[in-house]
Amino acid sequence: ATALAGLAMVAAATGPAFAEDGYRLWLRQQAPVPAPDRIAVTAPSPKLALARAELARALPATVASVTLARSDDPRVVHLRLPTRSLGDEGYLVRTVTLDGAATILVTGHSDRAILYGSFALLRHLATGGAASGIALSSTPRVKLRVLDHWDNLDGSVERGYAGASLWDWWTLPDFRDPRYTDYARANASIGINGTVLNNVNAKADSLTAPYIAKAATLADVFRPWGIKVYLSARFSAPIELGGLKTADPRDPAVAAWWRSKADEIYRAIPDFGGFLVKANSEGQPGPRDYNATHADGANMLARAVAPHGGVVMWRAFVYADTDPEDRAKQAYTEFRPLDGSFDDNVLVQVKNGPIDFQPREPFHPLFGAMPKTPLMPEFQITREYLGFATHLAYLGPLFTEVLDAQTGRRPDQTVADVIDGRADHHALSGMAGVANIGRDRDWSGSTFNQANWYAFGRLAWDPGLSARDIAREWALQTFDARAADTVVAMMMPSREAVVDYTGPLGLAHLMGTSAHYGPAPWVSDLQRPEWNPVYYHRADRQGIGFDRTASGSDAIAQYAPSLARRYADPQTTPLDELLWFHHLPWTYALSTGRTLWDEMVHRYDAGVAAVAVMAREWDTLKPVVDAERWQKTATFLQIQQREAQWWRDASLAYWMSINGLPLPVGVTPPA
Ligand code: GCW
Repeated sequence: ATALAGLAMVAAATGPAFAEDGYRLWLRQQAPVPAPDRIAVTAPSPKLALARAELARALPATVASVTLARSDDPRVVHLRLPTRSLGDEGYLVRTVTLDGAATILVTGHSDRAILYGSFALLRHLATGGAASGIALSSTPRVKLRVLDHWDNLDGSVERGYAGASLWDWWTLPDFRDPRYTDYARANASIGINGTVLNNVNAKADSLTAPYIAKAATLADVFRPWGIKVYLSARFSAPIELGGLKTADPRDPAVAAWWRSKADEIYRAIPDFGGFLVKANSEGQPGPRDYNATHADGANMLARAVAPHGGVVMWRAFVYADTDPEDRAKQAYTEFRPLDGSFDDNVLVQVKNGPIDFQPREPFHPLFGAMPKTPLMPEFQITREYLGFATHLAYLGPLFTEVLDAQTGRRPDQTVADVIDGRADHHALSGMAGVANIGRDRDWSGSTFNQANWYAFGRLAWDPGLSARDIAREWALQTFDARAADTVVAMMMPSREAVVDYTGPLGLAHLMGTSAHYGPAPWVSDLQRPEWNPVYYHRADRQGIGFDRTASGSDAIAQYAPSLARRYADPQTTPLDELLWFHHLPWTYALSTGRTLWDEMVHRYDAGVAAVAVMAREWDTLKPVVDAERWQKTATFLQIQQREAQWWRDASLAYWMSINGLPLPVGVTPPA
């Protein structure tokens, strides 16, 4: 008994007796005493029971009463609150007087909205918001807020750095791992409402009856949390599973096969979201195999799911091995002419940049160029090109840089304006993030990677939020409040540091081939030209960079005329994108007062130095961060430090072997 009492005292003094390994993500707040009786529900339902449990679990003692009620509840109607424009999912949270007593009312037009409102209330309180006089209201600007899992049926995850797939196909459909619920809960807390279970490099097997049953179990677990399940569909499945001779989308037998497949899925999953498709890209089958268009393919699938209310998310990430055109141009060349030919329930899913999730790319020129089609940006939350799970890189600034970019197609139109679809009255809108989630105890491979999942969800809800505000929100919910300022200071410049030490000034695709880890700008012997880093940097004795102006590939012509003019001239091209658009002499004089070469060296160095600063900042947090999470991050920062130097030194040595230039004065060569 004494030993137990001792343990309880230790627990009281130091927090939970179990190790803090990050499993609880940003949902760490705990009520001193769970108090369900402080939360009134006027019309009970399964979703409201979840909302109530969330509040009971985390509500601070400062809150005496919360009421969950739909906007059509007569007592809520009586209050005449501004609920009209909340839509299906928007919430309103207000301190009001009900039946003569003060309470925090959480309301909306649906139970799902009230669930989101409950999480918003908890977020408000956990980030230092006052418990009195509360007035919160928000409606998502984007309808489909979706995680794309690149999870394979064998349990591996393509480009996944956080352990094996969460989905245990072996014990599904029978066993409902409680972790599925934890996953859904975390997603609901940030507004994510869809999940694509399997890799876009899809196996037809995922559409067979056993896998449909497994997906149905997951859908059952996720449903109360407002999350729909989608599947990646392999375009040639009618051949592989149906025994047909073709997958030609214009063949009636093919269309009939997909209709009956969709019917079968909807019998098991009545609210199935629909299909995600990667077609005619990196060896995947697609309509181009039959000289049909991407629109033919997408519409055929869209008609199979339309009677059930499903959608098709058709990816624009295409580049063909036989096409000599600049890889950055191919998606636009292929898709822009199809604007207006997609069915209403098709979204075209466009990667944020024209190549492939590089640490920095200009925004994809399709944004703003296909006004008749809902375009859904695809961001990569998993960091295939930014140091995997080990390096610290907060992606909020990468996401917002793209979302805030002016398209130049209409006055003041940003990419975010395009994707919310309002200006063009699209019924559908969406945002996709390639998940960084696996079976690691901390879900994302590191504590700080959780912030990228969090930031994606928050921005999918409101693409106008600021990366800094999101970082702060996350930090306050994830760590002791005393750590927040330093954590935010570490996060904000972290992505730029990765840009600097891997490929500054608009350079891209210089990483180790196939694994996509570490530097390899020298590789030139792979079979396909665009697999080789030398294809992207084009360095020679005179200069470096990819000429995408009219004298080169003319990719700039895919942007709005005002932007194309700016990109045509190196003097008016943003420095951060300079070598993406121009091939310039090493001695070219920049606005910074340095030559191009000296600026490159300077930036590589700055990237390495920024990692050292992060490590020092983290050191100061040792007293306020629990030991397990502190140690893991400290160790990862050491790895990052070593590898940032590796990137800089190997890259500079290679560039010097080409340009024959010395290091700028004052820079000493590495030992
Ligand atoms: O980023 C690249 C990856 C591939 C991926 C592909 C895609 C799923 O290297 O692993 O395949 O893009 O987005 O389809």
